Amino acid sequence: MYAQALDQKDKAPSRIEDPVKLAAFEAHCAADDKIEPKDWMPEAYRRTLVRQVSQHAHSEVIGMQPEGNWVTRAPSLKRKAILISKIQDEAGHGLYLYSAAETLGVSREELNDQLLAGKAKYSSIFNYPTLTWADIGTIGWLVDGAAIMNQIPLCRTSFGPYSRAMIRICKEESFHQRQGYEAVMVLARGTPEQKAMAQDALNRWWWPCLMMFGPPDAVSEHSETSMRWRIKRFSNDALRQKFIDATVPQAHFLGLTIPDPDLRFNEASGHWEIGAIDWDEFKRVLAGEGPCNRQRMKVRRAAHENGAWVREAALAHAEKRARRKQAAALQAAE
Ligand code: FAQ
Repeated sequence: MYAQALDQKDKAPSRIEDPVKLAAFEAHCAADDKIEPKDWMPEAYRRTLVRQVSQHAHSEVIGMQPEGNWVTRAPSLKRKAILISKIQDEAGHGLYLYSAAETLGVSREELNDQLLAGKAKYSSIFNYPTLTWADIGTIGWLVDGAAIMNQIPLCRTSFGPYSRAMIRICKEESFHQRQGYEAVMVLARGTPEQKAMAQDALNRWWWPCLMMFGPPDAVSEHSETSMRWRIKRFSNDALRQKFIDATVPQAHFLGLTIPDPDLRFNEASGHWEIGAIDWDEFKRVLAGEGPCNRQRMKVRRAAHENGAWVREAALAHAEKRARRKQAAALQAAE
């Protein structure tokens, strides 16, 4: 899928842009001004944003699955209520993001069709299973923690609708991260079995979470342009490092061990250094060969099919309201 997606992109014809308009656009970006949907923009800027914002929306929607798996098994009513609210928040994030993408002239149906056809990516992290309750706390702590690290800078991204959606999303993600850390803390300070469960979850989620930030800068194909156009404000590696520096002390505070024998603090740079990330695993997951890729898509397709009656009912209701409004307007005009 990775290679196929690259082929498709290579075949996409690049529009030759008006150099005067392009220069004005680049200056606008460099001055940190927002680009709004009706402003002129290069086709490649529009394409990059549709790609990133829709992948982000798909991630939020697919991201509900690993957690949804635990709603019926949460250990208390309090934990169940928190988990249900969190999952609802993720659905909301997906909706804001699809709306932001729609302002770029692409329909939600089109984006959804791309996802269901397996042509659109979503975050690699959601292809891993949630085996124990500790995984749910760990998702909040690490997955939402990584998501916030990546998304706080996106509140200042150059495209107005995306940046405004991100402000609300980040407030909610921040709560998600805290509830996750608290849930892991309870386990880490619980019985030896509970602590072992928390450690096991950290062992399994640590490396995939580091992959969430994307490939290393040296091979990140979109970074250079996206940073020039202020879509991305920091590089993949810079954000990954910020996440590592913030998270290692949190693990130590819990008495948990980061599963990396090469982890060490560099006094001179003030940063934590890690061992090698297994980028082959990342590529395999992107190619559809992760532990849960097939299951995630199967569940998403079934949800879409099972929800057909809701979409039909909503459309029928909207049409009925529009007809009533039209009739009332005609009556008032008589
Ligand atoms: N997974 O050139 P780059 C969340 C792809 S939301 C899959 O570096 P770019 C909330 C990339 O698309 C998590 N694919 O690309 C939550 C590109 O492929 P393409 C999602 C990945 O765009 C929490 C190719 O590799 N967050 O967690 C990944 O400049 C808990 C080359 O890469 C966002 O989407 C990956 N990890 O940088 C929900 C944030 N990384 O499109 C439920 C917005 C890279 O050419 C529970 N997105 N690829 O076929 C971004 O910031 C960027 O798109 C990056 C990638 C940083 C992800």
